[in-house]
Amino acid sequence: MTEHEEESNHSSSALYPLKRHWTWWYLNDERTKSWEDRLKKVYTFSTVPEFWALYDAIRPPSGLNPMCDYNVFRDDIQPMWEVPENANGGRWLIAVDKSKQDMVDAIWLEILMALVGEQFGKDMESICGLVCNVRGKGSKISVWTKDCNDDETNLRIGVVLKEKLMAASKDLTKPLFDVIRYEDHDSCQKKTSSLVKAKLSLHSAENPEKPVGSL
Ligand code: MGP
Repeated sequence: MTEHEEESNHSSSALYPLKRHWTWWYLNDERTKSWEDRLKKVYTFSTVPEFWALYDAIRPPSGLNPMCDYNVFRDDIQPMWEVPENANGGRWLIAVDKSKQDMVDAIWLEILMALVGEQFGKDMESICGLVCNVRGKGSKISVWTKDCNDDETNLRIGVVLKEKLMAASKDLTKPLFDVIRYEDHDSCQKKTSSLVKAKLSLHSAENPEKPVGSL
């Protein structure tokens, strides 16, 4: 690259900075290794062109093998339960039924754009990152937040997520999700069955059957 090209490349990226740096991580499917050893940093991006270049260069979740994960987390937060920012946290979970696996890429991109585009206002400070677990039994997409007991903030974040997913569903015959549930990481780590009791839940339908405490 010539000096001029390098300069113009640099200045076009600098024109579209993101408010914060984000790191994309990949968890591979090498099941003989520990979970920590399977987790690899892919790239840290901080501008709009960098984000799209990365997004275009790597496979969407539907192109990954089952048991792989993608994580996009704020640059200073590692995508694991153990770090202080996640230790008391939880997640808004979108569980995608295995018959609807083709929706995973659309949900992933919609939420990813909302995150790097700062669509959660002041509640961005409470968001740690976004995870996609690619699973044969049904994939999961989740937004991790810092404080599982801050119902007010978590609910506002959930409402924005619901709005984004409803807007992205408007030309589809069915919404991209039925329900999103908030669960704390502690319960996820201790769970004995695949279901964890949700602290909050939001439904896509107008008149769903609602469990107590849900909206
Ligand atoms: P998972 O990937 O969240 O769920 O955790 P999966 O694979 O869909 O399985 P299910 O239990 O929800 O049905 C799977 C396993 O990965 C956990 O039991 C841990 O062994 C490991 N693991 C997942 N996370 C997010 C962490 C983490 O943050 N830290 C550590 N140390 N291990 C983790």
